[in-house]
Amino acid sequence: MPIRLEAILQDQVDHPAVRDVLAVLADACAEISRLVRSAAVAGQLGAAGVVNVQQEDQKALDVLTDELLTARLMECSAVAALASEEQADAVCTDRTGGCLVAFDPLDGSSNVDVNVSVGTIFSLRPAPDGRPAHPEDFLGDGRAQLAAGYAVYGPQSMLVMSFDARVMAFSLDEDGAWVLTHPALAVPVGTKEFAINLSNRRHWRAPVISYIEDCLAGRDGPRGKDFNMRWVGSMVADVHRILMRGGVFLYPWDAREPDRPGKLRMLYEAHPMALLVERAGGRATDGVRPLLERVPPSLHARTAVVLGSADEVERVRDVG
Ligand code: P6P
Repeated sequence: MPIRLEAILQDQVDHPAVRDVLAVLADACAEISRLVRSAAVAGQLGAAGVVNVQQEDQKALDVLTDELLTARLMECSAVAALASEEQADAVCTDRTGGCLVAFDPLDGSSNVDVNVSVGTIFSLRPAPDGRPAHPEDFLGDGRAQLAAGYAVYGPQSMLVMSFDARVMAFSLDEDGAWVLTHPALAVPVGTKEFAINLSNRRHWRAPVISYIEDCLAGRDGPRGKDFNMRWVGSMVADVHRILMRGGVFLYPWDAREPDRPGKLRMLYEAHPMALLVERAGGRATDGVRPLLERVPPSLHARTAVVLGSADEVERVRDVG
C-alpha cells in the first residue's frame, strides 16, 4: 500500500505549524502541477505584460502561481508572514507564532512556454516569539530553516522536502495525491556531471574557469576522467537531477554585473536547496563559504551557488 504524504506529515512532523504549512504547500503544488499541465490548452502561457521586483518580465503563470500560493498561505493560521520572489515586500499578518514562508512560485518560468521542467521552491522559518512578524525576521541564516522543499513539474510531478534529517520525495499519482516514492535521497559523493551556463565562461573568475576547464579536459586532463554537462535553466530541475543521481551545480559570480554577488536569491532559492543538498549528504557553498551560514542582507539578496556532490563542491574555491 503506497504511503501518502498526509500520513507522513501526521505521524512524523513534530512541529504543528510546520505540519500545517507543508500540507497547504503540498496541496498548492498539486494545483500548480495541474495549472502547468493545462496551461497551453487554457491559453495561460506567455507573458503577463508586467515586470516583477526582479526586473524580469513576468509570465502569466508566474502571476497565477504567486496568487494561488499567497491566497492559500494567508488562509493558513500557522503562517505568520510570507515572502515571494514575485512580490517586492513581505506580507506580514498580526498572528503570533507559526512559520515564516519564503517561496519562488515558479522557478525557471522562462522555460514554461517551451515545455521544459519548472518548479516551486519553499522555505519555512520560525516566526518570532510573542509578537507579530516583521519583514526583517526573514533575514536569518540557512540553518534556522524549520523545513524546506520544492515541487518539480516535469515528466513526473514530484515533491521533495526535508523537515528532519532526511530528504524525502513524493510523486503525484493519477488521483492527485502525493505518494512516497523515495524515503531518503542521498547525493553520491563523487560525480562525472557538472551543470553550469558555459556561455558565461569569459565572465567568471580564474578558479571557476580552471575548475570547468579541468572537467572539460576529461580523461586526458588533470581529473583523469571524462565529464558530462547538463544545464536546464531551471534550478529546480538541475538540483533534482543532482539529488537523484549526483552532480555539481554552479552559478558563480560573474563580471557582467560585478556588484552583484550572483544571480540566484538566497532566501527562497539558495537556502532551501542548500538545506536539502546538505541533508542528503552533499555540500552547498557560495563558492567560498557554506551557504547555510550566510544571512541575506535583504529579502531578495542574491548569492553565488555551488552545490552537489561533496568531492566536487570542495574543489571549487572562487576567490578573486
Ligand atoms: P541563466 C531561472 O531564471 C533561474 O533563476 C534558475 O532557475 C536557473 O538555474 C537560472 O536562473 C538560469 O540562469 O542565466 O542560465 O538563464
